[in-house]
Amino acid sequence: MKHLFIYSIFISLIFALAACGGETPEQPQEEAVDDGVRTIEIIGNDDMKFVVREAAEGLVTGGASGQHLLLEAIEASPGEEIRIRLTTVSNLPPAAMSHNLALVELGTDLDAFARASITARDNDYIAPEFEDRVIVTTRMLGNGETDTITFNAPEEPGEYDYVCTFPGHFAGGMVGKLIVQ
Ligand SMILES: [Cu+2]
Repeated sequence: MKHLFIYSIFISLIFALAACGGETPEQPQEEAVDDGVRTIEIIGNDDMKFVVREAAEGLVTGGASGQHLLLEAIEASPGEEIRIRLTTVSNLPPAAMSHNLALVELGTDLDAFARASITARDNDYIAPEFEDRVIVTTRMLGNGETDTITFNAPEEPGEYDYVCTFPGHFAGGMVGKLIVQ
């Protein structure tokens, strides 16, 4: 009888814990601010690609990736104010699949940057020695997380690379270009 009692307490504890865990707090959805700043919604997916829901002017899209379109490049005019909202959509835990979007200066060795960043977990996977090459970056985002960055495109025309620095993702093709012209 005593065992049954302890057993039932145990079971209710399990249920209580499960209820806690299942109750994911609602992500505060940022209000879409209509301040005239061009906003680009980008998704990082489990194929290790930057994708968008639909084609739009100023976006260079490729074929399908999952249910979305591969984003290959963003076109901007010099100094244009741009807002990027990156969201990770994944079936995997953040330790296995997270994404960021780091825009770097012209002439940055992307391979070296990505390689060095693999061991920079404590710095959100941005290698400290490359920080001065990073124009702007989002946070590293796990499934369901979103980060918004608002910045001005560089004044100097050129093709600026952006990359996800989560280990293996540069090699997986998680890159794109900001074409300033
Ligand atoms: Cu990634």
